[in-house]
Amino acid sequence: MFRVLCLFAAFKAGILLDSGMLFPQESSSREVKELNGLWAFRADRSPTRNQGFQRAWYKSRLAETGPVIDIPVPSSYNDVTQDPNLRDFIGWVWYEREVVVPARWISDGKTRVVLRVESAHYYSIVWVNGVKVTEHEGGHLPFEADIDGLLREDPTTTTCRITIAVNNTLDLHTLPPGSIQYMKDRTMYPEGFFVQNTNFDFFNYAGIHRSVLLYTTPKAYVDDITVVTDFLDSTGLVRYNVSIQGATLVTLKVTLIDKDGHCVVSSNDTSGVLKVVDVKLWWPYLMHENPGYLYSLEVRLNAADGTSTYEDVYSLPVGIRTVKVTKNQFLINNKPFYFHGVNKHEDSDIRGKGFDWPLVVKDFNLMKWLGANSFRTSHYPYAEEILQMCDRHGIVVIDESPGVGIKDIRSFENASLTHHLEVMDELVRRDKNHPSVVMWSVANEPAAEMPPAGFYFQMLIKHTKVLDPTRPVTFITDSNYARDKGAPYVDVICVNSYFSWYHDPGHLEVIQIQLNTQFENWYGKYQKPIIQSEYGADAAPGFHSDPPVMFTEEYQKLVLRDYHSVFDQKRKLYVVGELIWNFADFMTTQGVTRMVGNKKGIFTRQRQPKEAAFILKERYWRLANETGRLPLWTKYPCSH
Ligand code: GCB
Repeated sequence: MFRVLCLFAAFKAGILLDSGMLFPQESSSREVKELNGLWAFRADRSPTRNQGFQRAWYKSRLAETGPVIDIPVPSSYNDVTQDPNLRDFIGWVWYEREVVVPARWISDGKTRVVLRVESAHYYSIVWVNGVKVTEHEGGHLPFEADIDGLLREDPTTTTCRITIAVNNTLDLHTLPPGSIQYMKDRTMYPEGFFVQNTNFDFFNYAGIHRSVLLYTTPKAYVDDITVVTDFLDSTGLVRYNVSIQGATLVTLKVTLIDKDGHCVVSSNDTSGVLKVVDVKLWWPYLMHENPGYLYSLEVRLNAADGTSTYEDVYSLPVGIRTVKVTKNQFLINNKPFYFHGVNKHEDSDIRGKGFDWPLVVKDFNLMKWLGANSFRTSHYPYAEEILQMCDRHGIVVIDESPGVGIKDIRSFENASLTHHLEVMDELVRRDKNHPSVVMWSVANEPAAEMPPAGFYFQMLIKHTKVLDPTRPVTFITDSNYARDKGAPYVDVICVNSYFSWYHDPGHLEVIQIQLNTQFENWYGKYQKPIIQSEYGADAAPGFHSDPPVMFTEEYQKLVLRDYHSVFDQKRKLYVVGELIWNFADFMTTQGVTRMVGNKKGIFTRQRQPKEAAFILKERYWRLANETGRLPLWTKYPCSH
């Protein structure tokens, strides 16, 4: 108990942002109106990409400024038209939608109306009726603005015009970083030619990628909830803190409700510890017969000011579990947990990185079919709806920041570090309560050998641990242990390696020896548990060759087989997980090493299995049978 109290004190002190970012939900006191569908859209094709600001496109209807097209939200804009210039567009694009706001939201002065964007890549500015309401840097996390004051300026009208300008340009201090290169040689390039350079291996899809919505709360409302869980024997401990905005005089009731709707325990304090007798712990998929058990923490607030009374109700799903790391184990609820999972991307045909429920559900069904118990949100935070699915299904998550491709020494400067720390604030604020999230990953394969990298990662990891001392922190490294400056600070070593692919291409016979050396070096130096956070090989679906050659399905299978044989030796010692690169084929920048994208998926981009998927399925179910306690139906996975 003392441990939970201490952890929580630090957790609370760590959150530097001054407001919460609770997922919008309907309740007896809250309404949600999704603004998804078709928006008017115009790319600013002027040479400076600045015409929209010079001519103040936000001041009138976008269609009055020039030609507009329909673009769906949520979706990347890149792949939905036939225009090659829009596919590769760099700079500002403008979205606009007129919205009818329920009249009572405006007339009822006790109601707060919030405009929220779940994610827009990369930099966004938002106007309502021509008035700027917010701007936000970063392509993968939500931002919002209170707009009821603005709506009430003209209470006679219930329509409002929302304009969102989004810029996908990446520079040395954005996350991920990039740079714009102008080609000035007129014998080689046309006037105004420039390219966006990046050091990451996925297409820089752009636009409004997740939902845009309006939601209401009363003027006095539950702004944030933080829970930290623990257990002692059969008693669960839920340490909680509720923060409130808009009122000082409140009464509060906090009730923990089980899955059957029974009230388990309640309290009237804004913070405290709830004791749960005969607790049902949150367990990962395939580790327990009843994975993903969630309670619901209902927070009911009553407040009053001089003239009005307010009631607000918010229900937070709560999974009670612990995460700990020893020198050679990763423990969930004090039991060794072995990650047998995948790396993913938010990526699909046509939609690009646009959120899409059918895709999300298909991916979960494929992961469960595969016997995967975990994934890593390579290389940026995923939609919160995906984490909610993980909570419910018991799929364990390594939650990664967009710190990918940090390769230029200037991207280690203070401006970058400051922004990276802010992104971690936003990430932890959004995802801190998800039981499925068991570890933070602050970056992927940075140039860790560069002199400033040590300081940069020390700061980043320390900061993340202050934000959340309850979860381990890592960054993802490549296989060169000798030059790594950040590894001393991480809790778990996460290593990516591509033996017989980028090194010694075509030589399957080197895999086992090189992988063994990799593990021995890392463990010998740091004595920390190790996850193989990426390995794999490209396979063009339908390409076959025996004896196997690179890019065939046979070669991909054999790479997996050789990696697995070393994993099987080391997982008895200190290797605590293996995550295949990648779950599915995905789109990349065009280049000579990529044939219509990265083909290391074990599923195609359309989510059909390659032969490697069956190898992995057989292995993951075997691992689950060895290490977990499977529900009855899962003993016969083939029938599902
Ligand atoms: C990596 C990167 C990942 C790439 C992968 C590859 O190390 O982390 O983003 O897609 O290798 O296939 O090259």
